[in-house]
Amino acid sequence: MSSPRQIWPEAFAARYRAAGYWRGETFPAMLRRQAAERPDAVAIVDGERRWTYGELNRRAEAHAAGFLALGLAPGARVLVQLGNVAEFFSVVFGLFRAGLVPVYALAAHRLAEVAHLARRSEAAGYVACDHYAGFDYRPLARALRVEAPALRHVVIAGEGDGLDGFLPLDAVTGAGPLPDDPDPASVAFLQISGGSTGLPKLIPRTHDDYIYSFRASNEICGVTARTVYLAALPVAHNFPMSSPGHMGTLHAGGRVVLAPAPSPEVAFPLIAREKVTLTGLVPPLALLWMQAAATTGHDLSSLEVLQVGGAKFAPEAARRVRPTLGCALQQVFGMAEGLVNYTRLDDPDAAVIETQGRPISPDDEVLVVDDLGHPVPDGTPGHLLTRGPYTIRAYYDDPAANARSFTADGFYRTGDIVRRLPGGYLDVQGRAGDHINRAGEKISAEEVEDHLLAHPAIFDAAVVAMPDPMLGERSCAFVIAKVPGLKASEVKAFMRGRDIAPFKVPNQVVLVDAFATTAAGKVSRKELRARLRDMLIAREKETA
Ligand code: OOB
Repeated sequence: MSSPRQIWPEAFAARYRAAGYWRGETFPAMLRRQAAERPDAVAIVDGERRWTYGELNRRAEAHAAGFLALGLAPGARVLVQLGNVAEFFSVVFGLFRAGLVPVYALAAHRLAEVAHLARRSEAAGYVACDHYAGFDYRPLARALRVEAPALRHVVIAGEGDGLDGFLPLDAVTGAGPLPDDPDPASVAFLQISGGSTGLPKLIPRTHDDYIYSFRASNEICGVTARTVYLAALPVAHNFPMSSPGHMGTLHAGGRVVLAPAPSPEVAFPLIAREKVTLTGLVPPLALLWMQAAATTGHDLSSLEVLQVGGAKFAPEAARRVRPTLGCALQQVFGMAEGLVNYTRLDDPDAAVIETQGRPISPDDEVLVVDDLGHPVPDGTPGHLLTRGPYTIRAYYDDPAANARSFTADGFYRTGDIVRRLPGGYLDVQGRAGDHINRAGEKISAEEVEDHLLAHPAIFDAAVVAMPDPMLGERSCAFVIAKVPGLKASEVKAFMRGRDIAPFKVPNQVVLVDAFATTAAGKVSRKELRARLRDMLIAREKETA
């Protein structure tokens, strides 16, 4: 398989260049510029480690030479599964510098997801921490080598175990000559979709389009060299990466502080110590922070803006941000495929509290259409379609998904149901597809059902999203057993043993005798899931 590509029709590409969105800047050039302009300014804070721009650039260049010395060819994919650690930055900037393509796995992923990503991307390398957040990645790395035969190099940050031929990250360095910077129109990395059908899809993002998205975000969010950004959410996720996130902050010459966990206990002392000015959270964490702020002894007064996104933030909660945390709220509605919307810092309260913002770019095209694809009037809910200077035109090597997810004229079908309000502000109403948005973590119903059906005593399964006051949505699995006596607790234990990201284990398992079908005996999975959800909601209301 050849190097990943992402192609916009020439007329669009020319327009995006002429408008000054795509400027021919690359990730290596961006870091080199900061390293030249402010070599001694701190770029990354990870616990007691503080890396300056000069040091980050030196480490990235040494890794670039080290990766090339392994014999990896330009365009080769390297799966990166590092948590919120400084090495994430030296590794990905090293890969960019070498013309290699990082594939971003989440630290929460387990063998099932990582093996899928490695196989789909034909990754030649895998980089992980020895331990992160209480999980040992070395057994996973060992199993991955069996599951993904194209994988040639396993690199571990920290302690290898001496037995497996893992390369310590510290040894992946070199001083050899480096190639020219990559082409700015080439794919810089593969991001993963939170999509609704099956396993995650790979999203090829170019230097040009991605750098535009966070450079323009910096303007909207007021990010400058004095910004101190706390990466509380996982650094591999698109929101803390580019909206404007750590990449926007590095582009502006600011400082990125890494939180090993997003809880108030971990984050508040960091805010106080590092004088954090900006951070981003998913709604359930924002609720926790607001609650904890009431009694905290930590000084949070440096915090200027709290961004909330990834899932819908209820207006009642949005209203409480300033009174409890003493900072402004910015809502962020985005997707790894591209389009990002922000409420603006000078918007009236009503827009900030009740909407999910408006697009970054004047050239973001937004369509809201009915089931037949006809535009609906403003204020009426419909399917959100979009295309623009940083929204992909295709997933990587996935013709079936591309046929489903893009219109003939290149609009991405987001799967979101929104209302467009005056001024182009969007109000997210829900999803058309079958996924569960649990605290911003996207879970495909189909993917979880597949795992359930692997249980020898399960005849059929349907997974639905249930409203949840804390998580926004929780996942509920309806299960028909082949034999009587199967217990919900056994099903959960089975799922925990499936080597899947822990957030995909259903929160609730309900055993049923049959799924209700129509008189004709047929019902679509989508309809079935909706019926099951309604049934459970009705039952919960009765017993409440
Ligand atoms: C972000 O990216 P993904 O790719 O994990 O998930 C995208 C989906 C959207 O299609 C939408 O369904 C949901 O997450 N979403 C929201 C939301 N922000 C994202 N739903 C309601 N309100 C919001 N504010 O989640 C993401 C990427 C960049 C910036 C922010 C979030």
